Amino acid sequence: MNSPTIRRRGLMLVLSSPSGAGKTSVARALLQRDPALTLSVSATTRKPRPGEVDGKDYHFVSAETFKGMVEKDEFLEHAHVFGHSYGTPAQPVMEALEQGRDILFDVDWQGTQQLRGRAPKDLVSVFLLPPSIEELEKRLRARAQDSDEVVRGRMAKATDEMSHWAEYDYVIVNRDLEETIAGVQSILLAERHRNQRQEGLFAFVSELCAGR
Ligand SMILES: Nc1nc2c(ncn2[C@@H]2O[C@H](COP(=O)(O)OP(=O)(O)O)[C@@H](O)[C@H]2O)c(=O)[nH]1
Ligand SMILES: [Mg+2]
Repeated sequence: MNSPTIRRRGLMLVLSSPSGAGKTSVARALLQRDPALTLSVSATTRKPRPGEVDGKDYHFVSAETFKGMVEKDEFLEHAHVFGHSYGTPAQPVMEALEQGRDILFDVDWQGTQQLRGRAPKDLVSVFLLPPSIEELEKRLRARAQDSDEVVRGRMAKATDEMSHWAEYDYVIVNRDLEETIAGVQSILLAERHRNQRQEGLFAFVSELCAGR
């Protein structure tokens, strides 16, 4: 006789950090190393940077298209960041959760608050901090894809974003990329084993006990 199956609902792993704290590198590594994890591809009205691919990094859309998506209630959450609109399309996320797949979100604190409001039980949130403000500025400049003015604006915004650290389940100071990745992977592994996230445990244990 087959034992009852244990199914797991997918979880929503949110990564937030100020711009330049290494979030994109961490996210990329997690996705590469964990085939059970998929990225929620956001829609944005900002222009693609060199190397960014439409449909992979973002869905790059016009302001009108974005507005239409808001009106049709197609977003799980959406927010205004650095003068542009960003939003998480709801449908792929809902499908993945039901299929027991985990989703990674690269969203800001506003998005995290909205996702927490929509699905508090499914959400696991991680905040990445830079080791120092000098390091943050260095990383932003090294990227050199944005103008000086944009970099200055983002430095100012970094303090604002960082003030939300306490709203997150986990906080990691990104001193070493590999250690940070390992930290997030451990969080993911532990959260997958959460009692409440596994369906069918009752039946499974009943059968274990009945088979004594
Ligand atoms: N609320 C929300 N924030 C998003 C979304 N997509 C991206 N962001 C955030 O918008 C900010 C700017 O992202 P981006 O333009 O890619 O520049 P980055 O700061 O270099 O990553 C980052 O903090 C992202 O986490 C989204 O769908 N919703
Ligand atoms: Mg990013």
